[in-house]
Parts: sequence; C-alpha cells; structure tokens
Amino acid sequence: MYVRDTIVAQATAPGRGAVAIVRISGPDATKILTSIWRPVSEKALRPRALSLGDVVDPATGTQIDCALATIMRAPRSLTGEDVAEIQCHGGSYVARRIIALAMTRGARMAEPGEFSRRAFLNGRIDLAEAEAVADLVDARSEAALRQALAQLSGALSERVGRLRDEVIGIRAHLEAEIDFSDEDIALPSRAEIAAEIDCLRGEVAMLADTFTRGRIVREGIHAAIVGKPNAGKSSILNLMLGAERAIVTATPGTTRDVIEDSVAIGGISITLADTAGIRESADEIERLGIERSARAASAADLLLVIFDGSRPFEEDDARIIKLTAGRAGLALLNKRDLPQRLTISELRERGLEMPVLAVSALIPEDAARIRAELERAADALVASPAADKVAISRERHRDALMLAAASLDAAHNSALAAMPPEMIAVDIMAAGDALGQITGAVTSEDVLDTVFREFCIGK
Ligand SMILES: Nc1nc2c(ncn2[C@@H]2O[C@H](COP(=O)(O)OP(=O)(O)OP(=O)(O)O)[C@@H](O)[C@H]2O)c(=O)[nH]1
Ligand SMILES: [Mg+2]
Repeated sequence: MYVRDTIVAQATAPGRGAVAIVRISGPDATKILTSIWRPVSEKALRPRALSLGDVVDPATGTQIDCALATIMRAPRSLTGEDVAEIQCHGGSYVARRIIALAMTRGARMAEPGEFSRRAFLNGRIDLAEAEAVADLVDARSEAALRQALAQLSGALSERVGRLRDEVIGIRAHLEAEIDFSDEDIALPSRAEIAAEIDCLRGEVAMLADTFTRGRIVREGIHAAIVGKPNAGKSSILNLMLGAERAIVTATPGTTRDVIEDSVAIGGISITLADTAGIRESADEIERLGIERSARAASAADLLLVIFDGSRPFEEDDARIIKLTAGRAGLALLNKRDLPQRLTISELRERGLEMPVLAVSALIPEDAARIRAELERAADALVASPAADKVAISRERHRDALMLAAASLDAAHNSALAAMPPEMIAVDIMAAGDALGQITGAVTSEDVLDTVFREFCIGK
C-alpha cells in the first residue's frame, strides 16, 4: 500500500451550513482524532459507526464543539488509508478551528484533490473514475449526472481496457514473429496484422469522436444569441430565463458586454450568452462589444439567431446570415406581435439554412415553443451516431486517444511497408501507453498533477 503523511481538510463546502465534515487521512488519522475528540460515553470508537463526543483542545482543555466522529480502517476506506471524519457544526469558524487542532497534532493541510489522488495511488479507483467523481460533483443536469455515474462505474475504463488488451494481442503476434521467425510455425501474415491494427485504429478514433458529445453533456451546451442591434436578443434571453437578466431598451446598441446564464432544457444545461448587436459601428465601446459577440459566436456550440420581423431585411441581417453558414442552431423571427415586414421565406431566399421560428419576446407562451426547438437542436448535437453509450468528456482523454490512433496509424503503415516487426512494435507500444494514460495504468507525476489540481480541497 502507498503510505504518506497524514492530511486534513474540510470535505464540505465552506460557508454556513448545518454540518461540516473534517476529513483526516493517513497513518496517524485515528491517533489525531482521539487526541482532539473524546467520546461522551466510554465506549471505544467502532470503525464505520458514528459516535457522539466533544472536540477539545488538548493544550488548554477548552471545548470547541460537540460532534459526531467515525473512523474507517485501511484499506477499506475512501483513500485506502486510515480515515477519520468529524461531523461538526457547520460554519467555517468551527471547522477551521478543528482543522487547526488536527494540524497541531501532526496533520498537514491537504492539497486540492489529494484525498482522491491517494485513492488512485492506493488502487481504490482508476484515473478515469477519479475524474468521474469530480464530474459528479460538478454535474448540472440529469444527462451530466448519468454520464458521470457511468464513468464512475467503470464503463469508460472497461472500454479503454478492452482496446488496450487488443493492443497487447497485436504485440504478442509481433513478438511471436520476432521470436519464431526462423521456425516453421503458422504466424499471422503481415496483411492480417495490418488489418488488425487498422480495425483497432478505427475503434480508437470512434471513441475519440465521442468527445464533442461527452463534453457537451458534461459542461452543457454553449449557445450564443446573435443578431443585429435592437432585434430583441436581450429580450429573448430574459424570456428564456424568466427574469430581467439583461437590460432592454429601444436604443440599438444597448448590450455591450456578453451576459450569460443557464437554463436546463431536456436534461441538458444550456448556457445562453446574450451579445452586442452586430453592425458597423463608429463607437469604440460598441465596437469592442461587437468583437466579443463575434468571439462568443465562433466559440459557441450552437447559435440562437434573432431577426427583427417588424423591419425589412437590411445589410446587417445579411451579415448575420453569413455568420450562421454551416453552424448548428435555431433562428427566431422576433416581434411577431407587430406588423410583419420580413418573412421566413425571405430569410430562406437570402440564404438562411437553420430552422426558423416566428416568435415574440413579449408573448410568454412563446418561451415553450423556443424551448422545444432548442431541445431538438441540442439533441441533434448530442445524438450518438453509433448507439454508443460510452463517451469521453475530457480533452485529456481525447488527446490520449488521438495519440493512440496516430501511433496505430504509423504501425499500420510500417506493417504495410514490410518493416521489421520490432519497428511496428515500437508504435504499438506507444499506442498502448497512450491508452493506459486514460485510466492511469500508465502515468506520470505531471499527469496526476494536472488531473488532481482541478479538484477542490477536501476531495
Ligand atoms: N413589440 C415587440 N418589441 C420587442 C420584442 N422584442 C424586443 N422588443 C423591443 O425591442 C427593443 C430592443 O430589444 P432588446 O432586447 O434590447 O434588443 P437587443 O437585440 O438586445 O438590442 P441590442 O442590445 O441593442 O443589440 C426594446 O424596446 C424591446 O422592448 C417583441 O417581440 N415585440
Ligand atoms: Mg441587447
């Protein structure tokens, strides 16, 4: 087992609350707990049971709190080490005071993600599962929750493990060729090995391709509301949020900064970013705002494009249509409560390809119609081409898969070019290592630092 010093941190979020949990992990966890916490009754602490007691400063004998405590013995604990937890009264002062006490007894303040890192190093969870814990904590929608749970239960690790097994199988064939090339044994032909490598490369690439879907499910969809000034972008944002989030005025050029907020639609979180109206402008502040609009639009997963139905088609609308070329999204022909000077068919003639809905930001019922269409657009983004349940959701996974696919590609070329088996084996091993990085079967301190740095303290 991997043993280090003893660490302490608050496991619950800082701030006021009914209960705060102080977590201690490491060889001295029990010793530290019993030096600062005394049971009310004389019964000894039983592992995995809660006991009531007093937290007392051993130096002065002063009582700090009345709190529940529990211990979990290594290796059957979160971290695989001895773990002690104190459930004290919520509020940051009490918890901080207890942490300080534990530190005077030899514990060290944990770094972000250090408990999870220890769980990984002690073999309690693999790296993809540790990341899934973080995703579960951050989940903001039902879809994100489902995806994190699947990853936590090892669905991704299993899939990657199978791919790695196939890599090992190919390596075995190559090694047989190296070892027995002089002997009269039936070995797979080069063409067979090349085909095997190519098939595996395809599977790896397919898993890499689930990234867009997985990331969207994990983070939610980023949608940018774009359109010319005064089209009603901010009004539509407010309508969708059911709150006066953005300033609305009759003056074109009202919105300058990007204003964001999220709504849950069809089990997926969609962040709507209201932006400055796009037009030629001489005003410096407005121009900077328009630059931000363009950036928000290009970074968005989908566009919510607003046209003003009460005004005839203008040059600014043409600019907006150009911006939507090839992009996923939904267009709204707004202000349908006013006399109409622009129609859906004219927008089509002018080259708009997205679905269009005639709405009014002033008609509350239209929010439901927009939601339904947005849900369809969101579904199209997360739809899985091959009824594939497993999806990767982190760039780290995608980069590792792309590296594996590139190595397999190189191996495939070498196999076709009748290179010696040792040459092919080098790339095959690189592919195996790249896959191993996902679960942490192959890892380095750098990778662990990057993964766990993202976690909060106490996790
Ligand atoms: N009648 C009517 N007026 C609307 C509708 N939507 C927006 N408006 C009005 O149009 C004006 C502009 O609305 P905003 O929501 O500020 O438009 P915007 O696109 O955010 O404008 P900028 O931020 O300047 O780019 C305001 O006076 C709104 O009240 C609508 O559906 N019907
Ligand atoms: Mg606005």
